[in-house]
Amino acid sequence: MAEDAPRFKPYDHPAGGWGAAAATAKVLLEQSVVTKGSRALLAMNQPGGFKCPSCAFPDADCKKTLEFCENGAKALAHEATKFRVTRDFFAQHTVSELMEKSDYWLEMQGRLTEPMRYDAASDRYVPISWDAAFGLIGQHLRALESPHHAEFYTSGRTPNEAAFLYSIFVRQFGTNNFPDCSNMCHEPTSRGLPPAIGVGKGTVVLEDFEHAEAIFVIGQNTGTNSPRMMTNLVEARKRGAPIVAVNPMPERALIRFTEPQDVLQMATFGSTAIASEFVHIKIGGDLALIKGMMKVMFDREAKGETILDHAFLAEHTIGMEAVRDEVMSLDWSEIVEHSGLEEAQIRRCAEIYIRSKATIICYGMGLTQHQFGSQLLQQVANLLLLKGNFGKPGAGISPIRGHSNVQGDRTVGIDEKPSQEYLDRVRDIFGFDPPREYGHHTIETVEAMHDGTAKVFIGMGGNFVRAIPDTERSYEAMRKLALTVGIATKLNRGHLVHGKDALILPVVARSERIETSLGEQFVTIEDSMSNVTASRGVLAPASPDLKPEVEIVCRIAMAALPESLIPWDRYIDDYSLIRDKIAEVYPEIYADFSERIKDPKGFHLDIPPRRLVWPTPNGKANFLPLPGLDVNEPVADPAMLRLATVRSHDQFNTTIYSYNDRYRGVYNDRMVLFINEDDRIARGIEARSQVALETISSDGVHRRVDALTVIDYPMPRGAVAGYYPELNPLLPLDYYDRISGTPAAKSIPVRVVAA
Ligand SMILES: Nc1nc2c(c(=O)[nH]1)N[C@H]1C(S)=C(S)[C@@H](COP(=O)(O)OP(=O)(O)OC[C@H]3O[C@@H](n4cnc5c(=O)[nH]c(N)nc54)[C@H](O)[C@@H]3O)O[C@H]1N2
Ligand SMILES: Nc1nc2c(c(=O)[nH]1)N[C@H]1C(S)=C(S)[C@@H](COP(=O)(O)OP(=O)(O)OC[C@H]3O[C@@H](n4cnc5c(=O)[nH]c(N)nc54)[C@H](O)[C@@H]3O)O[C@H]1N2
Ligand SMILES: [Mo]
Repeated sequence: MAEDAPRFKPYDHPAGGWGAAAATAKVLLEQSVVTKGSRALLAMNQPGGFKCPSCAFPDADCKKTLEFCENGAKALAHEATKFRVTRDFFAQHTVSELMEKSDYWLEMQGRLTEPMRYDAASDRYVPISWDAAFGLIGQHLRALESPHHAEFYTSGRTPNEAAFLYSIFVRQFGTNNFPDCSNMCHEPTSRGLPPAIGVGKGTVVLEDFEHAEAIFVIGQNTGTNSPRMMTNLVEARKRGAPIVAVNPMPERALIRFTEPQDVLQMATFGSTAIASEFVHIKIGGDLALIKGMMKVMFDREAKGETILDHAFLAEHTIGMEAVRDEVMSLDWSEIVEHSGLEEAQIRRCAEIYIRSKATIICYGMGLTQHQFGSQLLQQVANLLLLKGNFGKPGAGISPIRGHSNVQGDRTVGIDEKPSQEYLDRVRDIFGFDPPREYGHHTIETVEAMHDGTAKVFIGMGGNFVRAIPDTERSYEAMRKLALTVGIATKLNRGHLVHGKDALILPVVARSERIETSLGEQFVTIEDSMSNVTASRGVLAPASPDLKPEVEIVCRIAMAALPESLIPWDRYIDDYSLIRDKIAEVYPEIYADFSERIKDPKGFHLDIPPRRLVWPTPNGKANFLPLPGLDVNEPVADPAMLRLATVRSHDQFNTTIYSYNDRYRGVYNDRMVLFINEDDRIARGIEARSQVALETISSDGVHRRVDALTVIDYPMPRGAVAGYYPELNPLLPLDYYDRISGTPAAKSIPVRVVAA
């Protein structure tokens, strides 16, 4: 728990600025990395240096001397920390004792230092040699009745080289069971966009921000989760481009921001207003907003004006009429009701969109994490298609990805639903027959653990048990396994909620040097805008007993598949051989990989819609329907509130850096419930009192989280918010988007009850 008393004080300053500078200094001090950390910060996102381990937003260019942000600095400081989790630490604490500690406490213990194996007799992790650890994994995997009884998770920090080999190894082992953090994140982008525009990625590159005439930022907390993007928003505003921010929470940085790297603004306490239009949407109201904007456009067309890009529509698209007819049939009263907005504001948004000759729409978890998230993104694509906002500078769709290499991992094969062409290619190049049936995504993995078919779980990074829904039941599922393996930099709850056998394997981190018998190796990362760059760590590894992820994958493969003809041992030493294989498997995008990666700026993977080429079955961009105005199944309970589980400013996913959330005015507490004052009063709840939340569901499971302090906050009526992962016990495993498998973590139906 937090050590100091909780405190709430609205934050009235611009985001960024001196507050961010102070927070950066504080975290470097706290992790005792002032000199080492500052040196590493100078190498972060620089040519010849390493890529920031935090978010996936691209870095601007090589001209700037500093290319990091407050939250990048936090991520790095926690990675470069001087604190260590050693064998003595594990000797001092049983796993049951560690379970009593908070996620924050676990994180603060520092970097893992050597491989450990769970010992049931003492309920402790005890040291094991690397050889024995790989031997144990091989033994468990070879003993399985079917390869489908193993689950191979990936979290998006894993670099391309390790992810690619992992995808090949697992397929040679015989399964496509690739649950992935992306399944909980931007999977609606990966599954929803291909039928619409032919690619499951963004179509915007960084330079486009310089040419956009309007930028929409929907369901994304930019100042916290991709702060480097603030530079682009500030620049856009300074040149007069309108920015429309759509969010149920008036996120501070989307309102006013001071660039910590703008010397003049810092010196004069200046700031830039970001959102020219702040759209205070209801949770899940985005569909109504989008359709309202379309309705304005179609109405004006019907009156004889030319609003749409008819040449583009005729040449490149199919299906507009059906979408138009459905939109035209909607009443403004329903649109207003579902969005929670005034008609006049929707009309203003439409006007901004109509006037702009090049519009970018960026979005985050506020759009993806709904029951119909994939289809909702298709409506975003519809809106963009109407005005031909593809294939020209300053326009396009821009999912703002999460983990720094989550997009890259997917590109190089981490995919539970691989295409048949891809599998043919793997067969031809590697000489084995990969499994053809689809594997498990995250939810199916948990289901397989519940029903006992899953026996082995290997976690390549991440913190699976804290990231997935239905915490308590997921813990039970995990504990049924025969073996759990956590391949990680830091101790986390995923290592404590373990199988009968369990291993923790510590890895060399992004900021650290990788030395092999052939000398220093580098890895590669693909950012949110499909730019691939090299990443070279500059720090000495946190312990001599760490291994790079590439070596760990190869050694697991050698242990599990002793007969494999793939030269795993050569890949351990020479990463350029891995890149050559990536180039062979993906010639359209990765040809000449080893040559092209020499450019310090990296290179862009081809995104066909940028060339007005649509890799869909009919070769066109398709308007796809989502009738009605609901992005979640309606719930007929007048007491229902929609709960969005969000990140604070001081966390990276399940890693908690502190109990503060400066921009939302919360200090020393994470067990809070942001609520509209009128909703609170209507329920007879005292200000700042404690309440409990219960999930409204029909599956007979009682889900409840207690002791949440209510905070009056400018939320729309009917919407509440609180923090992930603390509120994951409220999220039913079965409550997810059927197309992508992504849990609807932004729209959990809940009711407030007495604590
Ligand atoms: N510092 C830091 N950086 C990160 C991360 C981190 O935890 N910390 N996580 C990384 C990862 S993996 C990811 S995926 C991204 C996540 O980055 P974001 O997508 O910004 O993630 P969230 O904090 O979940 O919040 C999304 C926003 O959606 C809003 N929202 C909630 N419901 C709705 C809705 O119905 N409609 C709309 N329009 N908005 C809604 C919330 O108020 C919030 O502002 O960030 C990445 N970067
Ligand atoms: N309710 C709710 N649930 C959510 C979300 C939400 O918004 N609401 N968001 C979802 C999203 S978007 C995501 S992406 C998932 C995140 O799910 P995960 O990716 O599984 O979780 P993280 O917290 O990012 O993982 C942190 C751990 O990764 C390990 N790690 C860090 N760096 C490295 C590295 O370089 N290599 C290796 N091997 N390990 C490393 C550390 O040990 C650390 O403890 O959670 C999802 N869950
Ligand atoms: Mo994510």
